[in-house]
Amino acid sequence: RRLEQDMHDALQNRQFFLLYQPQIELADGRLVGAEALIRWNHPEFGLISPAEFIPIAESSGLICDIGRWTLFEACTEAAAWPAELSVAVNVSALQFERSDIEADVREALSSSGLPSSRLCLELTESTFLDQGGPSIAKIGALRETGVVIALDDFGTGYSSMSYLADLPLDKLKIDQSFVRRMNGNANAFEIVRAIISLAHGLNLQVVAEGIENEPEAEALHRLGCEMGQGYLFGRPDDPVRMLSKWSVQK
Ligand code: G
Ligand code: G
Ligand code: MN
Ligand code: NA
Repeated sequence: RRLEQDMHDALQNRQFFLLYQPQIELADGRLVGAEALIRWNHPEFGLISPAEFIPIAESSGLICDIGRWTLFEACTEAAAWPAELSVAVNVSALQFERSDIEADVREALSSSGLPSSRLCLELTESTFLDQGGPSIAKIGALRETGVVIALDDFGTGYSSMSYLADLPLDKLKIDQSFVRRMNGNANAFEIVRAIISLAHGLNLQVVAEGIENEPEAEALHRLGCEMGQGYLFGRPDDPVRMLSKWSVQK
């Protein structure tokens, strides 16, 4: 209740900011982009995690304004990066459903000057629950703008193979819960192998999340996973510091 009220002012008072987590090509260890992750610097409570306030923003409907701000902010930031780097932005289910996401994306791209191919939208599986046809058309229209579409948190919650066949996607992100267990648990390893194989069969690139050590990165690379993200490569960080760590200048 309190957070919901405060959130109304948070956008205007510039209390939200974005951190960026590096995304790495596993074959050569190159930086290929970063995922934008929102944070709320609350005047009284300090830093609040999106895990805490995004659900509140969704139930209050404020997620559309917050999501729009995130989109513009991330595009503006990434437009100043070297041309080989892309940026990934999370789009919540409600934002996808309620807002004119295609118009917002077009506007964010044109106002920032970021080429569409350098923007990736991360949609979670739950986005497609209870909405067979319309969302497929909506993703298709989005994809025509030239942006990259990734299915986030794959394998958690409500994985359904039935819609996977129909969605116009480019990438699949393996949820970190599988990566965490893959080297100690034969079943988890097989699940990761199967997800990568499934993705490639559908012509999707694979991004593994939550990579924390070299053996995980190595195992994923051997299984054909193209890209990785996780504490091994870097925590979500200020964009300038993130780029300088990778010896990349704006
Ligand atoms: O960064 P962190 O691990 O704390 O993120 C926690 C959760 O919040 C993750 O599920 C992540 O996808 C989500 N999240 C982070 N930033 C955004 C954002 O800008 N928009 C939406 N919708 N979700 C986000
Ligand atoms: O759901 P989504 O993948 O968008 O959210 C990513 C979340 O996972 C962020 O909150 C981020 O801080 C967290 N995260 C990223 N890399 C790692 C990692 O290597 N280990 C753990 N435990 N969490 C991670
Ligand atoms: Mn994500
Ligand atoms: Na995820």
